[in-house]
Amino acid sequence: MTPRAQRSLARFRTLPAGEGDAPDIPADAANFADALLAGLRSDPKRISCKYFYDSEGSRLFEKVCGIPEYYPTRTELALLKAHAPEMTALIGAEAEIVEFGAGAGEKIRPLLDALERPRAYLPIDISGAYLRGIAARLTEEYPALDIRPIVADFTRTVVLPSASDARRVGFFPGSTIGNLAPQEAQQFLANAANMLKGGGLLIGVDLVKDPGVLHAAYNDPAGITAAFNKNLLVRANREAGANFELARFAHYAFYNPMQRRIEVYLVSNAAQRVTVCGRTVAFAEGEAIHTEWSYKYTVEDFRRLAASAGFVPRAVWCDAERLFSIHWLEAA
Ligand code: AVI
Repeated sequence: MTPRAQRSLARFRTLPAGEGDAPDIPADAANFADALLAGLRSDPKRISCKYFYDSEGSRLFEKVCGIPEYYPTRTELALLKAHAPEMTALIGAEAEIVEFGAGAGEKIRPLLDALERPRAYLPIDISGAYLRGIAARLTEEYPALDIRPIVADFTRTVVLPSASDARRVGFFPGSTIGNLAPQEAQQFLANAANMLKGGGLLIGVDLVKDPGVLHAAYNDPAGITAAFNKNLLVRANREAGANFELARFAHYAFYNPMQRRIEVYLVSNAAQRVTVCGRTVAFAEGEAIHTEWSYKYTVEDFRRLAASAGFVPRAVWCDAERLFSIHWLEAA
């Protein structure tokens, strides 16, 4: 992320109830085109992974979650199902749940089923059409629940309905925190701790493990992760007047054990020129666009990070193979 994006990372402000559920992120396409051009003119070339998630990207990510090699989704879901009673006991009765990056809306169900009289559910997601579809499905399943979808980029300022007297609890599954650099993650957590004062945050965090397992998770043989990554180029062609030829770029992802992160790139397989927003961008053969980090943590390191951001780390749940963790962080 750029320094500007870093400074604006995860600030939350509140609005009177009802004013927060904006229909869409204003000027999102313009933001994307500007960010894309700036990123492609920087050295090295890069584009933030948050731009993966247009409607098609969200649909492709749902497919990624079902890849046999991609263990995080099913492992986290199993942990949520197995431990929902303990988790919801810690969350407490009549809580207001704010979900950061609601995705497919799948992981909130075990909690909603076990929560005692939840006051409201506020799913935040960057993809408006996708979020509205999920909110409509959940409204059918939980007719008594007050569901207020918020279309927003939660790494920037998020407008929330003003704090009610309900205990506000954050839910941040999927290890999306891993897509932020550690400093950004700390800033996100510090802002969340402030916003959730008196409540807490339930957060899924992918764990450091055998690099072979990590490598396989981001290099599926069916090419779904590659399609997810390359969707950025499809989006660029549609929204930024670009003319990327998909066959001339390769998906490249590997685990960097020194940095404890997966690094994801799109690599140009030839010297070529591409037009983006009416400007020419030159690529050397083998030149890469950085598209994503996915940091992995040890349980201890993540607890330290959360504590440095102002949370009190409490319970942790891990699967038997220690692939994935879910942390309950109290915002005192
Ligand atoms: C959303 N995020 C946590 C995923 C991850 O594992 O970092 C995104 C992803 N990228 C490639 N595969 C999945």
